[in-house]
Amino acid sequence: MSKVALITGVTGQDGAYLTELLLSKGYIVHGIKRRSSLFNTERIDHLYEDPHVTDPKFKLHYGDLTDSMNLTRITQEVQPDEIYNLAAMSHVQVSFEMPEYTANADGIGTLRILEAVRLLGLTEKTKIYQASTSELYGLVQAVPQSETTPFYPRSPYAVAKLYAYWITVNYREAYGMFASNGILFNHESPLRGETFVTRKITRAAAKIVLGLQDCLYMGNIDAQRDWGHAKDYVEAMYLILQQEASEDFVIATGVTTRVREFIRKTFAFLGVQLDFSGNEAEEVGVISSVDYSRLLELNIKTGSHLQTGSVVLKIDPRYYRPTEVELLIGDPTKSNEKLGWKPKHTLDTLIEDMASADLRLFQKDQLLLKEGFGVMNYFE
Ligand code: NDP
Ligand code: GDR
Repeated sequence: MSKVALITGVTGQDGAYLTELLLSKGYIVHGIKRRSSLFNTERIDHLYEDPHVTDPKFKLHYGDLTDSMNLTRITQEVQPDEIYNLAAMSHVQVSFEMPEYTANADGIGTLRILEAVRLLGLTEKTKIYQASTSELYGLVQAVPQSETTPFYPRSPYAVAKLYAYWITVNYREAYGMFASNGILFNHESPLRGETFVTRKITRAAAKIVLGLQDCLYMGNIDAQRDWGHAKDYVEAMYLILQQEASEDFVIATGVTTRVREFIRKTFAFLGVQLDFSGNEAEEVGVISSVDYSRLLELNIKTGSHLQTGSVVLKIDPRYYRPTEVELLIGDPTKSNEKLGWKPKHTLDTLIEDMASADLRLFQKDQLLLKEGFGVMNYFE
């Protein structure tokens, strides 16, 4: 008998990779997607099977973490062996603008899932994975951060996730449920949302080398993050639910890097060396040299606009956060030892994967524009 998984947040970065992983392991996967006025399933369209033609192994349900009845009905219908609660308003800066909604979806949403399982009498059957986050550590208490490091959240997002973390622990202890937190540090991929810092950088760098954008505007480029690849991190989610006992795990690489270094490496991968000059809000990124043979290798034909001395990066304080998380570096010892989990990607292979994908994306756009297929204007 195939195992049955229910994934909330199935249309997101991690939802897409996890669905692919579980289908490859023979699971039947049910995903919860939000109703939207435009298609929002781009990341999982390649996994979709037409229910008119086959008996699909991957099924989608409309739902929302703010709707208890909806979540309870879907859980009853699906009778999942495993629930992966990945849905969330996941953007830290946006959470300062939408604190109440973030608390409802990211905090109480987790409670709704746990209660659905409990009230339906599925506590013996259903294991729950909660998408916890390194943002819980917030203001640095100690480094590297492990399962025992105290939390000090620094945003409405992190405070909502703190509630979700502890309600998961509480349901495990109070009702004997298999409910585990994965405390995942930042993980990225070509599927990463466009407004998170890594994808913003790889998209902009690709556009700048192709001559489709002049300048990249950034916030705090001195923040340090422990970045991994989402493909490696969904493996850890799966492993956490395959354990004998329900426990919480830190998932991280153990290496931290400044945002400015991520920028420098991304441009260098694309054949452009950047120097930084000036201080804080006045700082700029300037092209110091261009490797034309690298541009040729990448099939970039429009290198002439890339002049030494050009400013391609400026600081825009609008991207500063009211309270910032300056330094994250995870200690993955427990997950290495107990789960046998180790990431396959390094920061360099992550950047290569993301920057190559964005380069291909915008080379396609450039070709379409050249052939006269510009953006459609529906209002003309
Ligand atoms: P994404 O932002 O890419 O995906 C979030 C998903 O949640 C999307 O499918 C989104 O739907 C859905 N969603 C948002 N609000 C609701 C709601 N109210 N009801 C139902 N679904 C909703 O995030 P990631 O894939 O990167 O992250 C997955 C989870 O892991 C999140 O909970 C995130 O907070 C957490 N996390 C992420 C880390 C990372 O570095 N990526 C690190 C640690 C934790 P739609 O597509 O319609 O917007
Ligand atoms: P983060 O990711 O807040 O760590 O949350 P993000 O990529 O948004 O920011 C990382 C760091 O980069 C700095 N930064 C900028 N960030 C963005 N988005 N845009 C900018 O222009 C910019 N300039 C500098 C930020 O200030 C920050 O220090 C992510 C999310 O996926 C969460 O859901 C998840 O829980 C954590 O990772 C772990």
